[in-house]
Amino acid sequence: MNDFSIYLKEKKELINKYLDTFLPSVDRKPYILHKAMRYAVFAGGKRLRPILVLFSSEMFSSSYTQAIPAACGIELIHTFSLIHDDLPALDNDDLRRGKPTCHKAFSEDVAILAGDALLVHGLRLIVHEGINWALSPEKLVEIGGVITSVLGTEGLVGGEMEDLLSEGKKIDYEDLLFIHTHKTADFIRASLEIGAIIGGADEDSLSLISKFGYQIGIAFQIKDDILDIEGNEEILGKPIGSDEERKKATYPLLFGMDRAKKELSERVEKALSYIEDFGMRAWFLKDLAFFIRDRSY
Ligand code: GRG
Repeated sequence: MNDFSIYLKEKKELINKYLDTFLPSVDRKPYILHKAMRYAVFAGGKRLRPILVLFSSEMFSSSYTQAIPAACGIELIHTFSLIHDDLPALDNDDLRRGKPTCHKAFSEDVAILAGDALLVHGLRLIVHEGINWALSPEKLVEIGGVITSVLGTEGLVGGEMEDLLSEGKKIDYEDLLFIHTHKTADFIRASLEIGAIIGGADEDSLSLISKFGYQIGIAFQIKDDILDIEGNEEILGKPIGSDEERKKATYPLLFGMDRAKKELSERVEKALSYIEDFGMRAWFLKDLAFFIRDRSY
């Protein structure tokens, strides 16, 4: 294993350990809700976003410890968005992270509420729990501003709405970029920004990290769209071809596979240009950019 794989593995284990301690026990009421929350969170997942929080904090402070609650909060919110995205009223998917989706394993009403609870619990971990980890109120207010700015109509909800509205339509590049930006890139960028704020990054560094995050966020979604055509269902843990079936507006379906791959590489190159001056301090982010470009899951 190389340093990148070791870092990913170690931090994934750390995140899983803390998620277990932060999530409500299945022995507490409402049992079924806590069971469904834990089912969705521990069904699998790369834990990429929380690892970004940890690394960007470590990059500026040589420690990731204070970023642990926020990193876990980010993963809970991400899991919430996947549960709701899979619901019959939205994408109506049966499989996620290699397992039946939350509404299939439980029921639609339970899945909706499990998602709601994960969103609120995640927000609490990000904006409040840090107090118990010696994070300053100023930093908590700042990261509260970042996370809430990327979840609403000018973030995840807005991106998801436009994504649904664009089904079956031939939208232009600008409209597709709106969806990719708000559905995916904003949240990845915010994960990096939150870690950097916790780590005490100065304004210029924060801006560079943010620009890097935006570019790898777009690259991540382009790759996601490519994998929906060329990926392996077993490795991905979800069916392929669902975008075409649902007439989704995706990069390769709208503009062709060659152009999608070209833009993916260009976004990765652009992302790398923003972190060049950090040198070896940003080693993980460099490897991550290539991982996003080359990943098979
Ligand atoms: C109220 C905040 C809020 C949002 C609701 C449902 C919704 C609006 C948004 C869904 C957005 C969504 C599902 C975007 C897709 C992003 C994406 C490519 C997810 C897959 O991420 P991976 O590959 O998944 O990192 P794992 O399973 O590895 O964690």
